[in-house]
Amino acid sequence: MNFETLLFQQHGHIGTLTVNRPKALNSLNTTVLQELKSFADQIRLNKDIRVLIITGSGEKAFVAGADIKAMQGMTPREAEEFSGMAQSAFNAIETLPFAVIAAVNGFALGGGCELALSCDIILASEKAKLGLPEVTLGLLPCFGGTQRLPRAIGLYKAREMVFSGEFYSAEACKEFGFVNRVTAPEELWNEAQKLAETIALRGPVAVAKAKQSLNTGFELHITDGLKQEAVLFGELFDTQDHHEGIGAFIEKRNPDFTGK
Ligand code: CO8
Repeated sequence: MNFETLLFQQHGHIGTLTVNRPKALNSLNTTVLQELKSFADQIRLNKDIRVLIITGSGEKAFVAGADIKAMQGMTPREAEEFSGMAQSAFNAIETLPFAVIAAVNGFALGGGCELALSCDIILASEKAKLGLPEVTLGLLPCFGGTQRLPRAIGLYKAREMVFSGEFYSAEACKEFGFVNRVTAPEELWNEAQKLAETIALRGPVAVAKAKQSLNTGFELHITDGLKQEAVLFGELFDTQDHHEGIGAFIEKRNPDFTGK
């Protein structure tokens, strides 16, 4: 996969995607957003991938938001389309059929924070600053922030973040409840890798269906969510992996899942 603004590497079952515009603090212009969507559409078909880590290039930023310079002079219609393009890219990331970890190495602001929120698990360096500063520009978060953040941390904390536009420390975001772990900057990569390796050892179809149950079930009434959970659970009994998992437990060995 060749992209102008993204770097992709795969080692075994773990993929790493780096947003690579360090001179503009990895901010999201049309090219990055189109490439993120195209990347998600392609990686979804890669049956070898079990975990994807997303990070930003350089030491300073994960993603410092939408490219503010590119937004200048947009008409209302163009702005709405730009928002739709980003939402579609982030939806594609959110619905990937494997776990996605955001390794937030620096500023994750505006669209950068919203990109992290479309990942399943967020790890952040002690140096990272996260926030939704759109109102400081006279705008509102429009890459999913007003929808995903309250679902993640509740309306009251989300209102504080969105209305204040402040940058928050990684530790404060952990307290808010949407950053899973905070690490020393030099440990972030190891921590993300270790977690990815752990998840990659688990049944890939089970992880994919658990993700579906968690993410789509969250939007449903609990009665429907529970029904869906039972259906997805039943579907796993059609996989070789469930024989392998249960067989390995009974034979007192580690399972060797194939994702079938
Ligand atoms: N867009 C474009 N360029 C950026 C961005 C950005 N979001 N962030 C940083 N850069 C550029 C700077 O302009 C600078 O470039 P140059 O060297 O050519 O002047 C370079 O990156 C380095 O940045 P700074 O010199 O500013 O670095 P500092 O360490 O002084 O500051 C900050 C770092 C605090 C991250 C600062 O750059 C900053 O505040 N950036 C903007 C953060 C922000 O407000 N992000 C939210 C943007 S809005 C959004 O994401 C969603 C709105 C969607 C609306 C879309 C509808 C059309």
